[in-house]
Amino acid sequence: MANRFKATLTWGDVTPEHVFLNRRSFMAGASALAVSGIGGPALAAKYSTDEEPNAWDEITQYNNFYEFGTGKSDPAEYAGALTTDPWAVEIDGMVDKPGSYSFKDIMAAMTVEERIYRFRCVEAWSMVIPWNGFELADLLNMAGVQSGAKYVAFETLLRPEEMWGQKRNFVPWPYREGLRLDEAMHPLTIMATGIYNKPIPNQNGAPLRLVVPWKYGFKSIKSVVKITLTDTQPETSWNMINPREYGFYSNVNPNVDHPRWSQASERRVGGGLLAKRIPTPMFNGYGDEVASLYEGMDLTQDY
Ligand SMILES: Nc1nc2c(c(=O)[nH]1)N[C@H]1C(S)=C(S)[C@@H](COP(=O)(O)O)O[C@H]1N2
Ligand SMILES: [Mo]
Repeated sequence: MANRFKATLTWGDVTPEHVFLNRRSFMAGASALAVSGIGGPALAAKYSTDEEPNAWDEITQYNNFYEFGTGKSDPAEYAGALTTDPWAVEIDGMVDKPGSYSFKDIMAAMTVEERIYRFRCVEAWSMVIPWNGFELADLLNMAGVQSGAKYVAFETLLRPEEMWGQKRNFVPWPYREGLRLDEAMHPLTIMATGIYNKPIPNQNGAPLRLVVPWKYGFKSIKSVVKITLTDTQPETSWNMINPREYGFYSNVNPNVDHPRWSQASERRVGGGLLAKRIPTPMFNGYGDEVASLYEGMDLTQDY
């Protein structure tokens, strides 16, 4: 990225509860600041949705994190058992500088920004989440991606003593995910380290988790400990469980139904049980940014 600024103004600064600025003035403020040379909010505005974010309690109490159980309230109840400090990410495979990168060293090197993204689970519920995080590309560039690399594989921590679901549930542990290199390097792809300017709670994937907003939520792997650059498409947990239902790409696509339910619409969490479902847009609404990555592909076959 040519222009990198430290984000100096965040959601918390522009929308304190008692001085709620409407979204138009948020955007206007962002461009005014951009002109003045303070880049942070302009960057945030460039990639963030202006939809109303979900409440902290919705984001942190309705979760999928099967390491702590399969119920939506299990992660909030059990993920406190996870030790997240110290934490390190092993970056290996086709990189110039393989090794163990401590979370502290990573944070010292990265520029954290706010990104307010739509988040669409394959189960057809959705939220709007104000993440704090850094671009995955910056982390990969720190390790130095070698020219032959084509894919990035990710793994979650394997620690059944603290993650009881790893002793029982059916997922092939450790939970693993993967992206094509160009997807991984895309500026929308972030490693999230916070929500609402607070450190990311354990149930949301502390201390750092992937967020790929145009793909179904299961691609956004939590509590990452390993990142491997490779020239072959990596195995991914949900694809291993059921390849017909969960493809490697898993781009949000209202035209390709899950074999057991429609993907044409979604339920926005927090809207109440009687709230109308909303239509699901192609690529979760990020088509302008990412459709070109899939030019020439048949997305009904490469789902
Ligand atoms: N390690 C790990 N990562 C995971 C999961 C999981 O079970 N284990 N669930 C995925 C699914 S299905 C979804 S929808 C999102 C949920 O993220 P959230 O709880 O922060 O909303 O995390 C994804 N990442
Ligand atoms: Mo999901």
